[in-house]
Amino acid sequence: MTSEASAIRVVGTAGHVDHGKSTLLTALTGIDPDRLREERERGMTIDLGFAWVKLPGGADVGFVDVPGHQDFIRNMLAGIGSIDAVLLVVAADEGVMPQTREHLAILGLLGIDRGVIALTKRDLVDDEWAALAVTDVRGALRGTALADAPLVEVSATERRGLDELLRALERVLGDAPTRRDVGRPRLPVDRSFTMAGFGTVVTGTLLDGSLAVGDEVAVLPGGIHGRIRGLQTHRRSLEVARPGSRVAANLSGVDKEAVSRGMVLARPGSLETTTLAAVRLTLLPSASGALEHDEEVKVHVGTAETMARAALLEGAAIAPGETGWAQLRFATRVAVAVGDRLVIRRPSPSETIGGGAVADLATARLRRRAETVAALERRTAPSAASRLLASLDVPRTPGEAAQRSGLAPDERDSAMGEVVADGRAVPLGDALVSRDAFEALATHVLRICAQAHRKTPLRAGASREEARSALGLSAKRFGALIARLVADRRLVERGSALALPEHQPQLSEDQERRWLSARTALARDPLQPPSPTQLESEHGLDRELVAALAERGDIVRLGTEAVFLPDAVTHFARVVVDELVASGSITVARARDLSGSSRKHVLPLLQFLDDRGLTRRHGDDRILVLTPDTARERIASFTHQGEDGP
Ligand SMILES: Nc1nc2c(ncn2[C@@H]2O[C@H](COP(=O)(O)OP(=O)(O)OP(=O)(O)O)[C@@H](O)[C@H]2O)c(=O)[nH]1
Ligand SMILES: [Mg+2]
Repeated sequence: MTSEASAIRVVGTAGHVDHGKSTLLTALTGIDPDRLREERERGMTIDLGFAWVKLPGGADVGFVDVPGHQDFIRNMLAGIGSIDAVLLVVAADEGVMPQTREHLAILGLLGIDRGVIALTKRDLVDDEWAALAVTDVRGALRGTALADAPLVEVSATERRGLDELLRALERVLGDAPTRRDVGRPRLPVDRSFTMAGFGTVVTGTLLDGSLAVGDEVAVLPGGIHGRIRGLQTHRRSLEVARPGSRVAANLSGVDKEAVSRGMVLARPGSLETTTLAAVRLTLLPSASGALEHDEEVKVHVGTAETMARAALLEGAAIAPGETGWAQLRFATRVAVAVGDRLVIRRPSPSETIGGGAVADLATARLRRRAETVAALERRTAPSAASRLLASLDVPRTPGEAAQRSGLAPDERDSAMGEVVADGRAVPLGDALVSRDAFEALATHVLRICAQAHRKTPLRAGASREEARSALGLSAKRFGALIARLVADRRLVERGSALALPEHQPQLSEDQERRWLSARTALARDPLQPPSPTQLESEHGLDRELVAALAERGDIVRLGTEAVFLPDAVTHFARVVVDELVASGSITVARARDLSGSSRKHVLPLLQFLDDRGLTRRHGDDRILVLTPDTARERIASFTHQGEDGP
């Protein structure tokens, strides 16, 4: 019932200029990522390109194609930030070149630790040369996270090795962690443009939460508000885009001039902009010189770039290969979050020198003293509680969570007590889940309800079972989630439906009129009612209206064959139970005679009593399953239980 797609993985290319990245993507996907005229004329990638294809297993994968030329490395940095895996391209004839190394270093700084190596242009070299190239590549990868990444020899021009490459990518993506969903979506914008008839469109790779059509968003920095008019992934329209997917968002209320690469789309109030970020900086061993206190650097974070001064919080310099705490003081406001990875470069001669993860977004300048550093160290050192919490991004049993976070049994119990007591984690049936992940689940359910109300305003709400399966939770955990949301008055249960508290299924005047006329017909001979077909043709009681009335409890629907007023069903049940109490069993014919119904109606009515656990077949007869008192209690309740029984 939801039109939510699962997250679609994104792969970024990397590698030296002219090594065949764009040609390979074209061969793999049929889409030429070089979309600018200048790119086609010069035969080189200048800005980011995008393509997508179905993997052998059927899942879509998106590609971000980056330029290899050093002059356009800022574009490369804007595209590579939030990919799931890299496709590192090395031409067999040239082997490892300077931008191969620089891109590798950048991948390391950004924590991109999975990928596939494509040894391209295999048609240009013989076997011996290819073997040398492989040794060369493995040498360059030694000591990096990609050291053991699969390497596939390919030729785009001869279409060799392409299937094998896709299979390797599929394997690597298969064990990539699921994208974080903390219910605070942000879309770092990598492109913005206008489309005739649509207005402003921005694209990017979505992080940290889902975006839905109709959502209000703020464009940061600046804070202009707009609304999402449409969403697409790979040219397909979606109601909801999931974190990790490539997303094109059509915005209303935002001029094209108001949004550009480097800005971030987020829910109003959910993300701050800052000019100060504390970072533990690592300098690349290859950096040409130490980073000095207060040196001016260029910072790339998300799709943004800005100049900054690096105020070192300890010592006068960070030497190549060393790490140290710094507070970056940006020249312009940037929308970043704690944990975001950034890359720093020297402006001239232009060179990538290091990077790190944002540890703190203080609003004031940090003093250069030992206490400052100690506080930052403490803040970032993983405590048992925070390690446990990190493992609760999805519901896990305490045992699973402890194992995942490597906690000893005694550590585990106190850490669990701590995170539950301070509200950072929430119990969910047999499991625990972090508050952020709980909120993401809650948002997902509430959104499913809102969508159901929008699409079928007559119905009581969203189907509980469909919502459960959309969330992928066990019955127990889902039950606990719903119970909590109901207790917090964020949700109400109506029979087997879930609804937002403010939702009132509304019949139109015309529908109310049709219902009145049908009710009169149903009441004429309650146990021999007109058939659903008759009700529809004579009174306009169509299927949708029947479903809505059944949910309201105005009628009882037995399969597709019959519709009764609730009193008729209760009356029938009482007659049957009385007879069963008196004589132990009842035949179909006797039930018909006693109730004044017909054979055609008695069969589904008796079946209904079986389904509700009152009676059971015994040969050709029915016998009572419950005690007389319980049976009578149940009769009173079952006309209010919604349409489809237990
Ligand atoms: N013979 C042969 N030539 C190839 C192959 N793949 C790419 N080429 C050629 O290599 C040249 C560069 O290819 P591109 O795909 O533009 O390289 P790129 O890595 O995207 O380059 P930048 O985007 O500028 O970094 C083009 O002339 C391609 O035709 C291949 O498998 N075999
Ligand atoms: Mg290219």
